[in-house]
Amino acid sequence: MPPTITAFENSPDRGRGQARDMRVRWALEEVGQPYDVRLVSFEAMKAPAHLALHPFGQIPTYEDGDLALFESGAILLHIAERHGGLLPKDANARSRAIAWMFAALSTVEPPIVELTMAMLFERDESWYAERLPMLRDRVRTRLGELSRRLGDAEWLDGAFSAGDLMMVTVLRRLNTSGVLDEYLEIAAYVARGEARPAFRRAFDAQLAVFTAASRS
Ligand code: GTB
Repeated sequence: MPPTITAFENSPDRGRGQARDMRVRWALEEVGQPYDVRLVSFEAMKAPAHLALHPFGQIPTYEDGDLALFESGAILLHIAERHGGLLPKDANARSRAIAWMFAALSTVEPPIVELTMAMLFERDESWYAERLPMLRDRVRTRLGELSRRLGDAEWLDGAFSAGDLMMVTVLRRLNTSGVLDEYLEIAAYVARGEARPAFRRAFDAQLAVFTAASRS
């Protein structure tokens, strides 16, 4: 039996691959592991059956035999550790790739989520115009630092790894913000990730869910 992941039945991003099942799909595609997807509604996410899998009632989850996982970072690390191709064999390089996964999730993603949430939900607030420049600057700080580290390298630390996969999915959230255009090396890095055949397969699979939902 292939592993089963959960994803939105009706993703608010309209198939743009912004929900966090995208990074799990991409990882599974990179390692060549077939998988099943169980689509869940917002209502089902908060029902006992799903809460037993995910204490916060969110997607994605991952089930494989008697293992059930939540948190996209933990799921990605599990996939990368069980299969070849996403973590280097050298022990130190492997630890550095994992450090990049953590950096993506705990240092780069928070200011990006703050900015994009504000742009989505706070536009009509009286303080929005005052708050926006600060949120954009916090993101710029991280992008500047990341850009200096990346330099003209293809990936963050040698060959493509789970660290790059996580970082690219985190940075993609800026796609409609305009901020990414200020950092050409970072924009090119994201484009390199998106050009990988495994990314395309994962993207098309999640887009097909949206397309089918909008037809019904
Ligand atoms: N830390 C967790 C992880 O990494 O797995 C966060 C999981 C999470 O935020 N899941 C979201 C969820 O289930 C979906 S991905 N939300 C429902 C809820 O909390 O009730 C977040 C997301 C949703 C939509 C867009 N979008 O429309 O652009 C982008 C990201």
